[in-house]
Amino acid sequence: MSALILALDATSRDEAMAIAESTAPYLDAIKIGYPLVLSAGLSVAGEIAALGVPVIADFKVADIPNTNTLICDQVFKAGCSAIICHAFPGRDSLLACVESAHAHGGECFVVCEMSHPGGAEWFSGGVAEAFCEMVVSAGADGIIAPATRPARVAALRAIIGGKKIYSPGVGAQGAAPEDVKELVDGVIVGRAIYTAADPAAAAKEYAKRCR
Ligand code: OMP
Repeated sequence: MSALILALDATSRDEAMAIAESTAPYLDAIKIGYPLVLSAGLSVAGEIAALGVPVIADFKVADIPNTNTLICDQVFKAGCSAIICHAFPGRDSLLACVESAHAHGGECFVVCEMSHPGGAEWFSGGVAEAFCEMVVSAGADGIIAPATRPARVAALRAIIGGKKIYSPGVGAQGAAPEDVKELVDGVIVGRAIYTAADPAAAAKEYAKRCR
């Protein structure tokens, strides 16, 4: 059983808000990122949060510690509840994200292995495992791991224990909620909901399949 997180990568504020309003009853969180924020502005985070749905900021933050702090502080001030960052810039950069998140009462998720085919080139074979160990030692709240490779999710779960796993790759990238829902805390679905003819009906169906 897992939560359902909508990846709201629509590129117009009005379209995004209409989808957020109609799907909100079936969602546990909405993830926003560059596609929406670069078109609608960061204020859209507060508008979505006002619907009563927690907002996860997917900026895959990957800079020096000071810049990471500046980015994360803006994200949380805008009303987001969580930030997604990368681990590869190193432990100090990751710690900056974790500290900003926790200072604002939020959470920090770390990309440990990506869901697309190229995600297996770098992340598999030891790198993701090392990132997971960094997640544990830095006190981050959870990881992003691929629904497209459930066996990898299980392997990473063994390292992070009870920390959260949010898992993209369901729907347009080919995975099904049933592939990972017993392994993860949240399934991330984007295009299969926000480009559906009836996004609310699609969200309702995915929510049922995640339970
Ligand atoms: P759909 O492929 O449309 O369902 O969207 C998936 C969402 O999850 C997009 O917002 C991606 O940017 C994001 N994502 C991945 O697809 N794969 C990853 O490995 C990591 C992420 C992410 O960090 O959310």
